Amino acid sequence: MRILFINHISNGPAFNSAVAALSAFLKKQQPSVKTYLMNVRGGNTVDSILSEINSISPDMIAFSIHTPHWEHLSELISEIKKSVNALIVCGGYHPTLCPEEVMNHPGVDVICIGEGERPLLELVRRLEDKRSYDDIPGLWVKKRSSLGTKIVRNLLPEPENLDDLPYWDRDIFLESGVPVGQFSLTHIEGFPMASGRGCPYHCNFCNNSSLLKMYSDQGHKGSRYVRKRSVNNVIAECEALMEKYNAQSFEFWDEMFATDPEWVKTFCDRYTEKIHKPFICAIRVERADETTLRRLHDAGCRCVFMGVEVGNENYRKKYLNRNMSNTAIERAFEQARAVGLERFAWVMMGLPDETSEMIDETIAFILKIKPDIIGWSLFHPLPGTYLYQYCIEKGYLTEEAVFPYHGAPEYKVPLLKQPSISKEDVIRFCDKFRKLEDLGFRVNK
Ligand code: B12
Ligand code: SF4
Repeated sequence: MRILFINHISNGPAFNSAVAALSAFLKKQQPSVKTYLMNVRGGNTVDSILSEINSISPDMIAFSIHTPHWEHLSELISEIKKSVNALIVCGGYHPTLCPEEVMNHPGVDVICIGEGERPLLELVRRLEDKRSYDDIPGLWVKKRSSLGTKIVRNLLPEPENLDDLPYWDRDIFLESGVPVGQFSLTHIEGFPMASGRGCPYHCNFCNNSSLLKMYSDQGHKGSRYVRKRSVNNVIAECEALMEKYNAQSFEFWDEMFATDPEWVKTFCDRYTEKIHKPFICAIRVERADETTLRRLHDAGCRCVFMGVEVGNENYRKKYLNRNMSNTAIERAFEQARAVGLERFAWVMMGLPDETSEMIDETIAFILKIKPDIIGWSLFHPLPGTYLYQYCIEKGYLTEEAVFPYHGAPEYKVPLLKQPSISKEDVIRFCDKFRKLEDLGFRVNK
């Protein structure tokens, strides 16, 4: 069976962890499958895409979809379905969180909710055996008949045991000309990998919270969804990447790398002993105590990503559900600096009910904590989150604005129409953020 993954490339690195995870799993479990990758950018013409698809002649076209890319990809799916005879399967955050919307697209045949390894494998096996596939956990399946179309909605399977999964398939990216060892958010390059999945926190703007809820609503407690690989398994992958690709540094794409202090300690000891190459990772301010930061630094960590989001502590707690004080953030940034780590601060603005004064507070706070790198973005409400629902209820997201990402430079266009601040003022603040570069900060554009 021939499976073509479509990877939408936006402003980040083209390497895609979902495709890498799924392709690796299929290659390992079902050697009869051949996986292909096609990288699609906004500028690619439909003709060129169709011609590439036809040259591969896939049995299945697998889309991994983030919300901002749905509009573009849904148009593409319509075009593909007109002329290509292949099963269209969609997975990833957008189908998971807006399943009805994706399933209602006439070109979509199957969607995957949540993790895709075993559902996709089972689907492939059933297709190869020409067996029915409408009862596979994790999949929603469209059954078309002369009487009409019926959608079968299956529940989620158990979360995967991460140590049982193969290492991500980097070769499929290299074969299609995509580099696999560089990251664009910092000046420190590394091989992307993950030491776990899920994050135990519940921020109101983040889809991690939606997934925790979805898994626990279906009987899989949130604590089972948040998982770490064993330290040995992670170290073995680092070694394999060094041997196979001459990897000289790593970047951990886990939502939250340092969740469990014991795990971090064991990891740092083993990593120092076996690997000792530079790496970068994300940590919550609450977990960024001096001991942990020093351990990370001494093991090779160069930079930690920490979410600050806004300067107004009350807003952070009440609206974002991030129960951390400004003092705690200041302390974490200072301690990270003191042990020799670079600090990357995530910041957002244009949030619901935010005012100009609050954004000024955010800038003042940034100047106080002095991160080395500032990753700022405009708030874009993600379906499935508390804040998305809040914006809908308040009327801040007009109907036309629900998926207005098409053609817009992602996360740099204000989406909310709200009384507390005008879109023009939000755009003026974007310039203020960009100008922080003049004060010596590294700032994403
Ligand atoms: C690392 C990361 C990044 C990295 C790498 C992303 C990548 N494409 O690999 C970087 C920094 C580049 C990045 C960029 C972006 N990211 Co990001 N990112 C993450 C993060 C922290 C972890 C994602 C990850 O690696 N997971 C591990 C993989 C293996 O899991 P997975 O993606 O869930 O895939 C599994 C299932 O979803 C399913 N599946 C996925 N695709 C498919 C397809 C098929 C056919 C099937 C059957 C199954 C299936 O199976 C997979 C394996 O189990 C999450 C945070 C979070 N809370 O999860 C955000 C997150 C995924 N990112 C998000 C967003 C919005 C983006 C951007 C669009 C932001 C932007 N505008 O720049 C870009 C998109 C870049 C791109 N082209 O893909 C959102 C997505 C929300 C949404 N509703 O779409 C998240 C959830 C964060 C949030 N704000 O809530 N991101
Ligand atoms: S800490 Fe980060 S990954 Fe975890 S819920 Fe909050 S924003 Fe999402």
